[in-house]
Amino acid sequence: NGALHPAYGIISGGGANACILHYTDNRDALRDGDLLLVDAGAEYQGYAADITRTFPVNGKFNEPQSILYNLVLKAQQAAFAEIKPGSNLVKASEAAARVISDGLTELGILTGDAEENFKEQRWKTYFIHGLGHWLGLDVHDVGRYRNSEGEPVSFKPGMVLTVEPGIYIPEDAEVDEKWRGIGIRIEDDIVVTADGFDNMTAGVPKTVEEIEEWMKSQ
Ligand SMILES: [Mn+2]
Repeated sequence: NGALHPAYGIISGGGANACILHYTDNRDALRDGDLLLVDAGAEYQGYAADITRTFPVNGKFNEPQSILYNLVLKAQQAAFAEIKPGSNLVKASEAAARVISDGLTELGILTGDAEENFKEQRWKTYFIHGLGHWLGLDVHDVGRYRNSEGEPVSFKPGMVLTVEPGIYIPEDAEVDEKWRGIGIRIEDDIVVTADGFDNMTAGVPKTVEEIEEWMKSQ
């Protein structure tokens, strides 16, 4: 379709390999019952795309996988609500972190008080990267995130960024066994518009139902 090459080194991690942030060995066997995380994008007419989807190798999410998946999806939706002129990436990040923090507390993956878990940023144990980055000629495009006063840069129409919350439970995490080795990220490419945002990668299946339906059709 006119895209000449990938925009960056593809990350393709099955099972716990999805918990390694920049896993690019991409050579482990995929196992029945695991999720596969694919972070890949093409370069088109000089512009980079950067998309992540996480889907079950055998076509069906198991229960713990779908619970965590839906939590990441909810976090992304909370972040989307903060993508509009005048808002900023810090606000969007906080919205996503709040959902992940509260969700992990409710599931018992984070113990203790929900408010404290959020404030003390205990969710960072499992949400191990920033919410997103500028996107354009490069996959991590140039552009400041804070102005000279140290204030977060406000969104303006035409700005393009990724929104990519994730949850990564390492195999040796001190949590219920059923959560271990699950790594999930959902990443879309977003352009800020006059009254909100446009999701340029909305055509890629994303909900549990859409993904399972798509897997069935392959
Ligand atoms: Mn990205």
